[in-house]
Amino acid sequence: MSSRKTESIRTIALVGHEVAGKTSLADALLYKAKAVDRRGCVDEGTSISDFDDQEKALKYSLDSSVLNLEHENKCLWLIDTPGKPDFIGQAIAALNAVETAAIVVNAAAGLQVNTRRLFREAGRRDLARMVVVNRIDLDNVHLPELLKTLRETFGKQCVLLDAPNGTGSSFTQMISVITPPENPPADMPIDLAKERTMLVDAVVESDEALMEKYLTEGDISSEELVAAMARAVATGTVIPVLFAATKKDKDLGVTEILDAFARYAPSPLMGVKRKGVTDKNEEIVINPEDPDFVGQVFKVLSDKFVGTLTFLRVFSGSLKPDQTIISQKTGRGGKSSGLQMVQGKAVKPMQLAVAGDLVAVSKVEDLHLGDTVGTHGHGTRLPAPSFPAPMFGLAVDPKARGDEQKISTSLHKIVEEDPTFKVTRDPQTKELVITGMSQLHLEVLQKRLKSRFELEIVAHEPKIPYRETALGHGEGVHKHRKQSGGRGQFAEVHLRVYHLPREIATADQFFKQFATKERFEKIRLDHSHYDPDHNFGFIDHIVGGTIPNQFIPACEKGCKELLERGALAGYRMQDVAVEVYFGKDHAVDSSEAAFKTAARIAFKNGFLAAKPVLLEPIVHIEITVPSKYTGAILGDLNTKRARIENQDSLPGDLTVIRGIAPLAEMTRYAAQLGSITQGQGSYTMELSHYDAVPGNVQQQIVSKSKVSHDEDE
Ligand SMILES: Nc1nc2c(ncn2[C@@H]2O[C@H](COP(=O)(O)OP(=O)(O)O)[C@@H](O)[C@H]2O)c(=O)[nH]1
Ligand SMILES: [Mg+2]
Repeated sequence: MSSRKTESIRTIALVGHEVAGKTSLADALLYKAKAVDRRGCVDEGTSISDFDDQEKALKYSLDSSVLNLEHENKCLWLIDTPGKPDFIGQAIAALNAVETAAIVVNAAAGLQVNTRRLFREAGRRDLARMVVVNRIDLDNVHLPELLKTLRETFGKQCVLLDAPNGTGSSFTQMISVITPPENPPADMPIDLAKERTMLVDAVVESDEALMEKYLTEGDISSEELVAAMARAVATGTVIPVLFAATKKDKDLGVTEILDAFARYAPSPLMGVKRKGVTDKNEEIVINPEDPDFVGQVFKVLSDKFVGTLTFLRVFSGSLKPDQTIISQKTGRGGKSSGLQMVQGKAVKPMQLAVAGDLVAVSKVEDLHLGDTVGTHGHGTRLPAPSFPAPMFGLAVDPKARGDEQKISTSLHKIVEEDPTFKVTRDPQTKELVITGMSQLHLEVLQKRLKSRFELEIVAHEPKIPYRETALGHGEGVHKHRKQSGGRGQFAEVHLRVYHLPREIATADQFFKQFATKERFEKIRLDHSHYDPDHNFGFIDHIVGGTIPNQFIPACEKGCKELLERGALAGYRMQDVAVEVYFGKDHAVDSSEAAFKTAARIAFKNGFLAAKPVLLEPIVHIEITVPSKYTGAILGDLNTKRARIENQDSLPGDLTVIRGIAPLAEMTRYAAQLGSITQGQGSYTMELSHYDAVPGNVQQQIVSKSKVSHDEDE
C-alpha cells in the first residue's frame, strides 16, 4: 500500500498455551489472505512464522514473529508468540505492542494455564480481546461444555459471531450468528437463537442509544449489530469467540477470522491509548494522531546475516526511512538505514511507517527492548514493560579456552532479545551466572549461542541468590591500627546496627519513619543517606567531631563494601541501618582508607551481634499435570518445604497446583517432574519474595561458605 493510514491498521497478538494452534492459524491466515504464495506448515518445518532452525526441529515457537497481511483494505499486523510458559517474556512484550489480543484455545484441551494467564495479562492492559477456538476438527471436542467453561472463566462477554456446524469430522462450515440462515443445518451443536440473544445483549452494553432501542423494540438489526461491534470489542463488552481448523489440508473458519480481525479489531484510533510521561514528568495520553513520533522497542533480533533488527511499535507520528531515532532512556541512537516490513524471516523495504505500524529498523545502535524512542531526546516516555523475574540460574564457562571475551558479548546479544534472561557475575565466586525462566529456557538459549555465534558453553550447579539481614540490633566497634614502616594507619569506629523494615523503600520514608530526630537526636542529615537497592540506611550521629567530617563518607563506603560482600556467608545484605556515633582519629596516621576498613569491620561485628539471618528466594510455582499424578506431586512437594495454596482441575483431566516453595528446593524440578509424570507435566516458577532460611539449613550454608576474612580479623 503506497500511503499508509493509521485508521486502516489493525495489530493483533496471537497468544495462548502451547500447541493450541497459534502458529498454524498464522500460516493459514497469511495464505488465505494471499500474503504468501505457499501454505506454511509447522509439522513440515515450512511455517512462515516458526522459521528458526531450532523451532523447526522442536516444532514449536521459541520466539515471537511479526507477520502482515491485507484483508478488506485493512493492513493487519500479527505477532505470533510462543505458548510455553518458559518463553512468556516474548508474549508479554507482544501484548505491549498491539491493540488486540487473540487468545488461541486448543478445543480439545480447553483453557490451559498459560491461556488463562495471557487472557488476564491482556485485560490488565485494557486490550481488546478475541478468543479463537482452534483444532475443532479433532474428535474429542465437546463444544457446549467448552463454551460453558469459557463463559465461566472469561465472562458472558464471550459471544459467537459465527458458529461451527459441527465438531470433529462433521465440522464443514461456519454458520452466521449475526444473520442466522432461515433454515440452519439440522443437529448443530449450538443453539443459534440463544447465541444471537447473548450477542445482542453484549453489544448493546457498549452503546446507550442502541440499548434504548433494544429495550423498546425488542430486537436490533444485523446491520446495527455490525455497526456497533467494533466499539463493543474495543470497550470489552464483547469478546468474540471464533472457531477454526487449521490443519494444512483442512483450513476452516479462516475467512471468518480474517473478517472478524479486519472489521472488529479496533484500529489504533479506537483501541487502548498508551499513557506516557513528558520530559517534565507530566502524565499524558499518547494520541496516535499527534504528529510527533513516539515509538517503543518491542522486539530485538540478532541474526548472523541481517545483523540486529530492532522492532518498533509506532504509537504516534510517523517514520521515514532515513530518520534519526533516539532512545529516551539513554539519549543515544542514530539514523536508521531504511525501514523494513517483516514477514517472518523475510523483509522488504517500507517508505513510511505510521502510528499503528510494527516496523523494523537496522543498524541503529543503543536501542533496547522496552525503550521509548523519538526523533530527538527529551521526548515522551512510555513506562518500561515489566516482565516476570527469572529464577533459574546456572554458572557457565566457555567450552574452549580463549572464548572468555566472546562468551560475554554473545550472552549480551541474547540478553538484548530476551527480557527474561539475565547475565551477572557472582561477586563472591566471580563466576558468570545466567538466569532464565526454566531449565528448558536455558537449554534453548545455549543451543542458540551455538547456532548463531558458534559458541559452546558448559553449565554447572545453579547458584541460589541468598541474602543476609539482621533481625535485631547490635553494637560494633573496631580499632584499625597498623604500623608498617613509614606512616601508620589509624582509625576507630563505634556504630550500632539495626533491622530496617522492608516497608521502607524511599529516602523520604527512611527519614520520616526511621531516621527521625526523636530516635537520633543529633542526626546530621548532610552525611546520612538511604540506598534503596539494599534497603540500607547510613546515619551520621557523630557528636563533637570524634570522627572528623572528612572521614564520614569513607565510613559509609566501608559499610557499603560489606553490603556487597556479606558478613555471614558471603551474600548481599539488605534491610539494615547503621548509626555511626563515636570514633577516634590520629592527626597523622588517619586516612580515608583507614576509616573505610575500621567502619567495614565494625559493621561486620555489629551485624553479627544483631541476630543475623540468611534470607532465601521463595518462588511461586504453578504445576500442571494429568490428574492421576496429583498425589505423587503433592507428596514430593511435601519433602521440599513447599506450601500448596490451591488446586484446580482443568478440562482434559488435568490438575493445576499452585503454591510457593524455596528456590533452593526447586532447582532440579524440571527433571524430577519429568520422571514423576513420564514427561507429561509442566511448571513455571517466578520470584515471590525473600524469607528467612530455617535455622538448620542456615547452619549448613554458613559452614560451607567461604567468607573472606579481613586482614585485621
Ligand atoms: N487437527 C488439528 N491439528 C492442528 C490444528 N492446528 C494446529 N494443529 C497441530 O497442532 C500442533 C501445534 O500447532 P502449532 O500451530 O505449532 O501450535 P502453537 O504452539 O499454538 O503455535 C501441530 O502439530 C499442528 O499441526 C487444527 O486445526 N487441527
Ligand atoms: Mg507456535
